[in-house]
Amino acid sequence: MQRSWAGAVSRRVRSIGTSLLLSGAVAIFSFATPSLALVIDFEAAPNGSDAASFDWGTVEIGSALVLDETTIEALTLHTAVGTWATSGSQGLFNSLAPEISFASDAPFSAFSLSFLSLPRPDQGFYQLLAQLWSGDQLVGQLLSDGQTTGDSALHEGVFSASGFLADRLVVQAVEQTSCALGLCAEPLGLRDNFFVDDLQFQTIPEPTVTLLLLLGMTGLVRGARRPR
Ligand SMILES: [Ca+2]
Repeated sequence: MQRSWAGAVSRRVRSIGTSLLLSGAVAIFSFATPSLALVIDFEAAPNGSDAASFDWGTVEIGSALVLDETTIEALTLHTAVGTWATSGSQGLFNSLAPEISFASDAPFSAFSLSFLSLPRPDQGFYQLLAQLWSGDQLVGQLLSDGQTTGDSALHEGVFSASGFLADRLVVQAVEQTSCALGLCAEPLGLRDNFFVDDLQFQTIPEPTVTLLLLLGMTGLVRGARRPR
């Protein structure tokens, strides 16, 4: 499953156009995080646990390590305390798999997340790609510039977007390449190179649930109006 997924991601990443990437660049620099319905800040799970083993409400997280900043410092040898997490002291590190996936029971129309990536061995920082999927259809993606730094002195930013309908978000480190159809990126398949915190999703109620609610309300209104 993971392998075929990676293949699909790779193929689709190659086919992305410049416009999507440019809109991604705009989103990265909009640091005003919208206030969305479902917020996951990773403070409730034990340090060192696998995010896949916890109930995060309507969102299911693929394998990734919940870590606090003190542990992150010991693991990565980068100063982290007070600068990595954007809420509390814990976030999610991609130690258990190269990419982190967030699958939602209900479709979502907006999301945001804080990210941080580590320096590459050669130069600069790992660029991160956030992809939005609806089933097997890619409906949007955001690419970080690999340069913007925050108070950690590492690559930091916020991915946020709205105006789509997706049921899965996947974040991974990529290498941006150039190709005939515009900007392209290749997944690097590496672990231990990025950290995310403060995920927010705006979910859409399932149509059937909405319909049932409406029918129920109609019934209540009719019942109330019925003469006794
Ligand atoms: Ca946090």
